[in-house]
Amino acid sequence: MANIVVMGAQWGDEGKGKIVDLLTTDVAAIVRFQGGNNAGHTLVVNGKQTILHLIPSGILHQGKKCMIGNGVVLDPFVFCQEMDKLAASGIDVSPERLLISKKTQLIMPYHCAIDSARENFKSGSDKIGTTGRGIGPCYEDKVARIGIRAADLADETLLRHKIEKALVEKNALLTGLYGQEPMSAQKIFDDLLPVARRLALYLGDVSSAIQEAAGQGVLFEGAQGTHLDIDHGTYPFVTSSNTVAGNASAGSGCSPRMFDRIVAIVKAYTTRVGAGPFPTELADGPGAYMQEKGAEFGATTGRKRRCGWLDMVVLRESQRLNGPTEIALTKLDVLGGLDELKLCTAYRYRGEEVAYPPQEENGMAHVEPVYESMPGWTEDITGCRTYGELPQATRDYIARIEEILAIPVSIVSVGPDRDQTILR
Ligand code: 2SA
Ligand code: GDP
Ligand code: MG
Repeated sequence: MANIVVMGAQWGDEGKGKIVDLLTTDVAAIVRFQGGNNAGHTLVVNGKQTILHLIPSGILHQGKKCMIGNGVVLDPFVFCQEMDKLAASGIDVSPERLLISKKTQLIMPYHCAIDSARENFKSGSDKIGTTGRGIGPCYEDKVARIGIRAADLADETLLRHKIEKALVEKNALLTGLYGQEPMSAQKIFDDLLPVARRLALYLGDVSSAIQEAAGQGVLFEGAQGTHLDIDHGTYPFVTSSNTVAGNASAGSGCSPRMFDRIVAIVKAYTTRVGAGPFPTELADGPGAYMQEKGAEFGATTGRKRRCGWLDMVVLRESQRLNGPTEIALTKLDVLGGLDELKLCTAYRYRGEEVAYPPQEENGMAHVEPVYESMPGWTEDITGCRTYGELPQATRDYIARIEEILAIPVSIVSVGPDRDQTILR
C-alpha cells in the first residue's frame, strides 16, 4: 500500500477534496498537515455534495482513520460544528475515527477578530483578501511561542492562564490600533470549556499513529495550493503555511522517506480567490465562461473566483517545488465549448522570456504571458469513463501538458462526482 501526498499545484481549489476522496479507497488513514478552516474541500458522491473545512476528505469512507496533524491550525468551535454536521448525515465521527495531534495549534476568537480587523484596516491594494478565519494570526502566535495547543484543552488551568496572557497583547492591539472593544478572557474560556471537554477525547499522538498505519497506506491531504505557500507563493498574497509537498512531513510528524507517490492536483485552467497577481487572468469572455460553467465560487467564503488560461509557468514551478510523481487533471469538462484554448508557456519579464516565476516581491504582477494556442472541443465529456472516449482535441490538450511538465496525467476528472473520473 502506497503512502500518498496530495497537493494543489496552483492557487487552491484544484479539486483536492474530490481526488482525496477517490484515493482514500487505497489507504487506511488520511492526514491534514497544514492550513485550517480557510480550506473548502468539496466531495460529491451520488449527487450529494459535502464541503469539508477541517476534517480530512476521507471521512465519507467508513473505517478509515482521519487525523489532524501538528501543522494544522484548528478552530475548536468549527471542528465541533463540522463533526455535528457529519454526524447528522450518519457519518461516524467518534474518537475511534478521528484523531487530533496534541501539538496542533488552536485558533481562538481573538485570532479571527484580528484577521478581520487587520484586513479592514489595510488600504485597497494592500488587502490580501484573507478568508477571515484567523489563520495568519494563529500561525503568528505559534511562531511567537505563545500559541495554545490542542493538548492544553485537557488542562483547564493552563488553558485559562494562556487565554488571559494572550489577551493582554491582543486587546492592546484590538482597542489601541483597530478601535474595537476589548475581548473578555472569561467569556472565551466559558465558551471554550464544553468544546474543550469534548475535544479532549480526540487528542493523541498523530506521529505515532502514522507510523502504525504506514504499512496499510496513509494519504496526506494538502490544502490551498503551491502558489499560496508562505515562502514559495506570490508573497505577500499568500496564506500563512507551507503548502508544498515537503510540509506533509513536518506538518504531520513523519519522515519524508515515507512518501511513495506525490499527486499534484491541476485544474485544467487557472483560478484564484482573494487578491494577488494572476498573469493569465481573463476579466471576461472565456474567463466568465469558466467562472460560470465551473461554478467557481469560494467553498468557504462564497467569493467569486477569478479565472484564466492554464499557466504552465506556475505549474513548472510547482513541479520543481513538489516533485510530483503524477498529475490529477480536474475540471476538463468546463473547457468544453471554447473554440480555442491557450496555454501560457513562458512570461516576458524585464525584457526577457522566462520559464519560471520571478522571485522579487510581486514580480508576477509585472510579467506578460506568452501563449500558445490549441483547438478546443465542443463535446460534453462528463459521461466519458475511459481515456479513449475523450475527443482527440481533449487528449491533445492533456498530452501537451504532460509533454511540457514531463509528468504523466494518471487521473482525469470530467465532473464533480466521484464517478466522473478516468483512471489511466
Ligand atoms: P488566509 O485566510 O489567511 O489563508 O488567506 C490568505 C490567502 O489565501 C487564500 N486562500 C484560499 N485560496 C483558495 N481557496 C481557499 N479555500 C476556500 C475555497 C476559499 C474561499 O475552497 O474556495 O472560500 O474563499 C483558500 N483559503 C485561503 C485567500 O483567498 C487569500 O488570498
Ligand atoms: P479543493 O479546495 O481543491 O478541494 O477544491 P474545491 O472543492 O474548493 O473546488 C473545486 C470545485 O470543483 C468543487 O465544487 C468540486 O465539486 C468541483 N469539481 C471537482 N472536480 C471537478 C471536475 O472534474 N469537473 C467539474 N465540473 N467540477 C469539479
Ligand atoms: Mg477549496
